[in-house]
Amino acid sequence: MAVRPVLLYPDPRLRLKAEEVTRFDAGLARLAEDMVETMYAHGGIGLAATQIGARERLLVLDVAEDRREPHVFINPVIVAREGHLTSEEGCLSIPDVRERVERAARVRVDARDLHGQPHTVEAEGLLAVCLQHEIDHLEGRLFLDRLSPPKRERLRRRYLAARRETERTAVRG
Ligand code: K1U
Ligand code: ZN
Repeated sequence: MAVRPVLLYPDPRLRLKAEEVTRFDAGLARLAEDMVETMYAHGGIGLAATQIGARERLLVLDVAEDRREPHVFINPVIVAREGHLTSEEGCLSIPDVRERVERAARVRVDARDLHGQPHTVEAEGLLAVCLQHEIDHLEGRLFLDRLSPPKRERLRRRYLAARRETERTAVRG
């Protein structure tokens, strides 16, 4: 297993749409293992393949309190949505930015497991939010895109200024 680097906004690869998985082989299992390890190493509750520059439609998540219940979703699709929920989100690709985002309160997601077997999950609460956040990544969408334009622009400018400052001080040593 290996921890992979996570792409940071505004890397254009974060805007690519993931491609459907058709081969359920050892390479796919290794990618999923690396993603779980990368998610834990970065302190995340989820991670989409897009965030490590992989094109597979694959996400991993673990919303358990003891962080010992990793789940893999391959070719996930939201087939039903219900209600509304606003909660604070963060993103490993946009460090130190958190904002409240409105999502569906409950979702039903169809997906495949690592053997290609279909399964369906009915989710609510944090699991529902995390699934929607990660499926957005697989569509090349970020949580910033779901904010009002003024709020998005304010957070974007603040984040880019903080990144420039970090790079400037890193260069000076
Ligand atoms: O996809 C990602 O960038 C991971 C992201 C997922 C996510 C966070 C919050 C709401 C929805 C989806 C993170 O895991 S950021 C880290 C984080 O918010 C967190 C970490 C540990 C416990 C609780 C939250
Ligand atoms: Zn994210």
